[in-house]
Amino acid sequence: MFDNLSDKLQRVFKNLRGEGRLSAENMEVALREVRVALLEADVNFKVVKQLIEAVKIRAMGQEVLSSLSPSQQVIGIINEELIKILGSHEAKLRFANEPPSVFLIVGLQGSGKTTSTAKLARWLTKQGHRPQLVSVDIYRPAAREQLAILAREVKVPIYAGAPEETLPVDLARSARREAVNNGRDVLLVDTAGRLHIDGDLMTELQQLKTLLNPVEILFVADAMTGQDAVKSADEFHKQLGITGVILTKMDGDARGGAALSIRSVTGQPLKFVGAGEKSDAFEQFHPDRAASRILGMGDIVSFVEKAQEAFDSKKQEEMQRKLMDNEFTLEDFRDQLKALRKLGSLDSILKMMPKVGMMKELQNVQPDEKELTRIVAIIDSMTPRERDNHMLINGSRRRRIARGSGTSVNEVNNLLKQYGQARKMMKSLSGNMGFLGKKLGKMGMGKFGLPGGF
Ligand SMILES: Nc1nc2c(ncn2[C@@H]2O[C@H](COP(=O)(O)OP(=O)(O)O)[C@@H](O)[C@H]2O)c(=O)[nH]1
Ligand SMILES: [Mg+2]
Repeated sequence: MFDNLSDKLQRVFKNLRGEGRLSAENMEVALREVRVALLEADVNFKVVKQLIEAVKIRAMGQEVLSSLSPSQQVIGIINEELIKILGSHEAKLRFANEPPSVFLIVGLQGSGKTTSTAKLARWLTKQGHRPQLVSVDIYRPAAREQLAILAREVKVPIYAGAPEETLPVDLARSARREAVNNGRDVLLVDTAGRLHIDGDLMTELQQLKTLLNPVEILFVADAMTGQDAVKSADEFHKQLGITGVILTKMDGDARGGAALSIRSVTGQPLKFVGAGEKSDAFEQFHPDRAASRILGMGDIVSFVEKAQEAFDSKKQEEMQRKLMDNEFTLEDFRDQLKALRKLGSLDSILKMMPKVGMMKELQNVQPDEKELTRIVAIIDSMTPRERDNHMLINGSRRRRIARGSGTSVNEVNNLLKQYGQARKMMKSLSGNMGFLGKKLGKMGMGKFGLPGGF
C-alpha cells in the first residue's frame, strides 16, 4: 500500500543508523531525504513542510542528540508526527439518533463510488447493521444495474425504483420510506458523478442533502489520481460539506500521497480504504497502523487480527507461554507453520511484518509454499523426542530424518537453522504481542524489541 515510500524511508533510516551519534548536520541531511521521499510520494507540499518542521523541532532537541540510539528516537518522532497528520485516532462513522442513518456517497465519475457503496454495505452488515441500498445515478442506465448486481453479491437489499421516479430526489425519498418500512438502520445512497466538478452536479447533491439530512457525506477519492483527488475532496467539502473520505484503488501503484494529505488539506478524516475490486477489499482506516506501514514497521495489529481468526486463542496462549519460557519445540514450529498457511499466502503475511530488522531474520525463510511442505515433511520424520528437544538431533539422526522425508542432510540442517532463528524471532514478536491491548501508536518505538535494534 505504501511500499515505495516505505522503501525510501527505510534507506534514510539505515543511513541514520550507521551514524554513531546524531549531529545537527546529519539530522539535516536525513530530514532532507525524508522530505524528498514524501514529495516523491506525491504528498501535498504544505503537509510535507508541516511534518518536517515538527520533526525538526523535536528531533534537534537535547533528548535525541544525547541519546544512545538516536535513529530509533527519530523514527519514533516521525511516527508520532505522521499519526498526527493522518488523524490521531480512527474516525468512526456517525449514526443518526433515529434510524435510518443516511450516508450519501459522492465523488467524481469512476472514482469507485458504486463499488465502495457495496463494500460499505457489506462492512456494515458484518458490524451488525442492516443497511439498505439505492442508486440515484439516473444518467447512466447501467449505473443502477451495476449497484443491483453488487447488492445481490453482498446480500443487501436495494430499492429498485418505480418507472415514474425519474429524479434522484424521488428515488431517494422512496428508498428511505422502504428502509423505514423494512426496519433497515442505514440507507446508503450511491450518487452520480461527473468527470469534473460542475454546478449541476453540486445542485443535485445539495438537493439530496436537504431532503435526506445525511449523517455522513462520504467523498470517494481515487488514490491513483494523487493530489487531484485531494483537490476535489477539498472542493466538494467547500461546496457540500463532506464528513469523511473513502480512498479507493490503494492496491494500484498509487504513491500514497493522497492518503497522507487529505486530512490536513480538507480537515476531514480518511475513514475507509479500498484496495481491490472485490467487495471484501475494504478496511477502516487506522492512522496509527498506516504510519507503521509507511515507516516499514509492519502492521502488527492487522497481522494479529488476521491471525486471531486463523489460530484458536487457547492454543495461542499456550504458544505464548512456551515462547516466553523458551519451550517452543519443533512440533510447535510445525503447527505454527500449518496455521500460518491458513492465513493466506506467505507473501501477504510477510508484507505485514516489520521490515526493519525482521527481514534479516527472515532472509532464509523463503516465501515458498513447496518449501513449507518440505519443512513439514522433515519434522514429520522426526521422533516425538526429537521434536521435543532439537538438541538431540546429531549427525546420524539427521541422516535418518533426511532419508525418511526424502530430503537431503543439507535441507535438514537448514531447517534446524531456520527453527533456531524462528525461535528467536517469535520470542521478540511475542514480546510485542503483550502490548497489543494498547494502541500501536502509543508504544515507544524503542520498546519494539525487534531484532536489529528496533
Ligand atoms: N483496483 C481497484 N479498482 C477499484 C477499486 N474501487 C473501484 N475500482 C474499480 O474502478 C472502476 C470504477 O468504479 P465504480 O464504482 O463504477 O466508480 P463510480 O463511477 O464512482 O461509481 C471499476 O472498474 C471498479 O472495479 C479499488 O479499490 N481497487
Ligand atoms: Mg457509479
